[in-house]
Amino acid sequence: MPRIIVLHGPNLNLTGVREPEIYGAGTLADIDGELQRQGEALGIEVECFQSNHEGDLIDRIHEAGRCCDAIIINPGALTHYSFALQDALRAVGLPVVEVHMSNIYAREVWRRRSVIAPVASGQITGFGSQSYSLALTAASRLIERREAGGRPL
Ligand code: DHK
Repeated sequence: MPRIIVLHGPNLNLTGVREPEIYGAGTLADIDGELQRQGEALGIEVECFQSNHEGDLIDRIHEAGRCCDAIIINPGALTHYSFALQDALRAVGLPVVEVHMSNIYAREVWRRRSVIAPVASGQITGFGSQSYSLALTAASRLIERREAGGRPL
């Protein structure tokens, strides 16, 4: 069965509590639960992991390189400056879907730059918690595409 890891970066453990007008009222557990259900329906094993620490996220990316078929990542604010995350994602070479609940292009100027985007297959931004389910659909298509030898989505 294909396996996808969903990585949530700093402060995403506070989803549902912090700035609900931006990130929504649902909790991270709600989001992870929905991804598990969607994964079961798609026949994909979904593992979710949140950390406030860059190094822990990098360790999980390295592990994913040994056991997973794709990575979905919302790096939180690390999106905008973590070249270490960029290098880790590039190093493992798996398909990557970058996710943001808010529209990072419609907020502060510093949020408009993603250093993760160059190593991602694509980015989903601005659809609230639904960004994650769209990302899971995209990641499952990327895995199918890889298995079929790289045909377009
Ligand atoms: C989440 C964060 O924590 C921010 O630092 C990013 C992202 C945006 C989101 O929209 O999910 O800038």
